[in-house]
Amino acid sequence: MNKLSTALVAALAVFSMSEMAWAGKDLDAIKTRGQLVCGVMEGTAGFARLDNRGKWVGFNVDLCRAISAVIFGDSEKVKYVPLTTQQRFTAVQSGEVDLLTRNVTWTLTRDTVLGLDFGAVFYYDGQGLMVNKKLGVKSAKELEGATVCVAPGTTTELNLADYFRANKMTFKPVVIEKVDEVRAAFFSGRCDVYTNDSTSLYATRAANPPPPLTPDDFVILPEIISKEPLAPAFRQGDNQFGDIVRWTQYAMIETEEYGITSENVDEMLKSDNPSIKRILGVSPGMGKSLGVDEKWVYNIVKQVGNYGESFERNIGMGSPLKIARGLNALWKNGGAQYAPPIR
Ligand SMILES: N[C@@H](CCC(=O)N[C@@H](CS)C(=O)NCC(=O)O)C(=O)O
Repeated sequence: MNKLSTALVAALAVFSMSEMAWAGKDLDAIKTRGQLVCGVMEGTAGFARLDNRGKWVGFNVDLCRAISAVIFGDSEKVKYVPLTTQQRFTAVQSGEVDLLTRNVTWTLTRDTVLGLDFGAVFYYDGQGLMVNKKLGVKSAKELEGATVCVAPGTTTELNLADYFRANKMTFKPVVIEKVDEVRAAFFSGRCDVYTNDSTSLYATRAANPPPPLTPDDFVILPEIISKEPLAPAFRQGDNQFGDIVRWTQYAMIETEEYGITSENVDEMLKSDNPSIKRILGVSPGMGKSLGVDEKWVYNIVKQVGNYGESFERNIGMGSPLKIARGLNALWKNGGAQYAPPIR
């Protein structure tokens, strides 16, 4: 071996040793603790809220449950930590939570300077604007001089400024960190407009107007002023944990694509379809490759459901939020939800 290749081999060995020392660090801590710690929203209908039995439920909560099912074989080994927009990133960086399944938009600076990594997009969202019907406003272009309620440290705040500037309009921001207080300020008329990811506006309109106000008193304007790809966020550095998060999400989409549901998953174990056998671990190999139990996908679907089931149960047309699949339909149905193959 010449000098150069000896040096290269040595450098590679050091690199892979440091990689090995770091890879699995967060996952090991989760296993030792016996619990996944998931940062969620403070309380938004359909996405993450405490039900009347004191249990966290919702579309974002289901993702934590699915990851727990993969790591522990049990979807209930999760501790939920509600976080404001200002608290969320420090909570991941400091290790207070393992990941955020909050409505975090995946952006370049969060992925780099904040030291975060992102899983797959669990919801393709966009920013909207909600007003009280009695203002008679039909379009965002009519909002010159409006007072706008917005949360700090968000893409929402930045897009709002960009949108008004681009349309040569002025506005007065009312910046409030706690979600209950933003909603109260908007419903009491302190702000003309409440702006947020449009999903959160639908949830707020459906669940939060204080009586005698009703959802019908509010209108969400037709303009969607940004792209908000929402994805789980976690610390950089533990590639195996990142793979588990990502492939949990892909498994939820892949099972929807193959028609595997919480209702029929036991029947599906008898399927002759080679893809289904591989996904459900009847033909082993996928679990081992990911470093988890071969029943990882079975456990997700049996205990939590596939992506479509979770969507319908929490936020879909059959739920109070009545959100259509739209961009979040499977790619086969004209949407953008597409999983790489489990093979
Ligand atoms: N997607 C936006 C943030 C959206 C967001 O979390 N907004 C707050 C505004 S109050 C929210 O919806 N909170 C709801 C909750 O905590 O339940 C981002 O990543 O910056």
